[in-house]
Amino acid sequence: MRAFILFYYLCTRIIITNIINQIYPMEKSALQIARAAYQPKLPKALRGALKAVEGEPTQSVADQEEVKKLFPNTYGMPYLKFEPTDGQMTTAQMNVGVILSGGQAPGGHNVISGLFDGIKKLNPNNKLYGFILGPGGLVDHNYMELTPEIIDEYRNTGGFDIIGSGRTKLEKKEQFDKGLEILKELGIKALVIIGGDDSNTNACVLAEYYKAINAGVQVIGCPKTIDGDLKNSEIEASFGFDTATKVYSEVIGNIMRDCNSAKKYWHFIKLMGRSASHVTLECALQTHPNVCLIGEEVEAKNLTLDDVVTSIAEVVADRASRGMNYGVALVPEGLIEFIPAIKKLIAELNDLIAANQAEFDKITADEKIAFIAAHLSETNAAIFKSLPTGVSRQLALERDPHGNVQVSLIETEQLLADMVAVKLAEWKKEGKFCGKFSTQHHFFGYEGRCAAPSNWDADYCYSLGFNASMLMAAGKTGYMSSIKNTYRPADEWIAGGIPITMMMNMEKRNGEMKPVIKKALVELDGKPFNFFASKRDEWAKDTCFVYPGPIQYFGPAEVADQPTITLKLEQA
Ligand code: FBP
Repeated sequence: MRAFILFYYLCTRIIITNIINQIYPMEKSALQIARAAYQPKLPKALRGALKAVEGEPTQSVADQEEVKKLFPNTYGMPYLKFEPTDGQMTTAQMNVGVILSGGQAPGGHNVISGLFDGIKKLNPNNKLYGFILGPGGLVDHNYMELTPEIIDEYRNTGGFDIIGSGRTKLEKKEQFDKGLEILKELGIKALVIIGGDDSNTNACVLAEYYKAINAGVQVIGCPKTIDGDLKNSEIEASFGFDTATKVYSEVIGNIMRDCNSAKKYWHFIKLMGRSASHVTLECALQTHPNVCLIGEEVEAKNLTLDDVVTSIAEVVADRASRGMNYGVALVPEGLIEFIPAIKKLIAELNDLIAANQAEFDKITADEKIAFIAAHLSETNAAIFKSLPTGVSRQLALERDPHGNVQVSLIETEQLLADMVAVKLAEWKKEGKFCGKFSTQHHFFGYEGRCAAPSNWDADYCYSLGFNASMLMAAGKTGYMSSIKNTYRPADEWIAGGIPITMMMNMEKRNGEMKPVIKKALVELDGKPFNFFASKRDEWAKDTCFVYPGPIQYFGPAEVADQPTITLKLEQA
């Protein structure tokens, strides 16, 4: 009941804040004012009338038979590409809904403004409704109309505060039916879900259900997440990754300069990215740290926690032997889940929790820990007991609504620094020279998720939103908005759509096999990782730091309009 009251209170606050902002516009910095006037670039194909050209039919990335069975109405649809044509693009009046879902990512407001401008271009009488605080707003009928005045307040700004975001999982028929009630009431014919892999899985399931019952509501997804793990041949990047990694690289560079000035600390920096190490890899490519761990490599090499600690301690001791008692180490947030032994432990924990959920809901946290320790297999129980209490409690107790371990709450950077200190102390006892080891710890995650979008993200997001409106006009459902060729100038970007089912596979979630979008992990035979691997020994030995400085919104293209190094290496 308290959660319900809080949710309604927060929804009301968002509506009231937007009304107050229209009467008394928010005070703005000079940069905000200049930035509000920025006109994001659109691909050529989206600037005038266009036609949808269908490509080859698609199939899911894996488990084709199971996925096909679960999505009989939306499976196998073809790729879609928009091409310029003569004439005028208009549609009958239609209302559209939009949802921001999951973690914040820079550029979400531009997806919404692009969508708004797109539907207004199709028909000036079209209306856009925003569902408040994520998918929960659809189910609980919390919404607001997004007027031109509201949209103008948020153009080119960071954050998701225009309508807020949430992580409610849409999976039950009752939720879909409840959502349909309000969509019908508001005359909404198409819904855009802006989210990561979990949220676009929601979008896919919803699209399938509405098509199956002939509800007359199209569902379109947009690829969001700073983690960068929602990508494939047709989705070159999830939005927000560009800006967030630039913000983190700026502060990593500042820390490196401090480190290189004082020459007395090892800085351990954890970077967001729950299930993939793309953020850490990109920041390493931008700043050249002395140590950088890539979770996918740790897993592929079957490393233990002790192996990881030893590898860092070796770099520390080697630098110390050459008079450098300082350095910078980058650690991906999801590292712990990549260590094979811990991964197996988490899988058993997930099954154990799912099988005993009813029991678990009634007991205290300490009782849960005791229950888990008593019921795990012998090997996993031993690993569970060997972990520091903070880590084992996190692994055992906290899950988000999609069943993910909340790795942002595990202090991996502190854990590794402490374990390296213990290792160095052991080596010292054996007579090895290890120098002096003083540490500082940092976690960069939330700092970057709501930054004002870089020019690349501002343009990409606006194009994704505008493109979503064209997918609706083309009558599509179950598609994700796709903008390609993005390492080239925006003029040459390619707009289209891909069926979301194409990205699906079957995975175990909360103890059951479910269709979900397959996460794109760092490819160890890919160009970004190979480039990093070819340089890391040099970066470990010497001090090759690069200080990227803050994001530039104005200035020459080589300073203000560059995509990430990952994208350049992957696409160019
Ligand atoms: P999305 O996948 O929803 O974009 O969120 C990713 C993320 O930013 C992770 O990097 C991080 O682990 C997580 O969100 C933190 O979640 P929360 O905002 O709920 O603390």
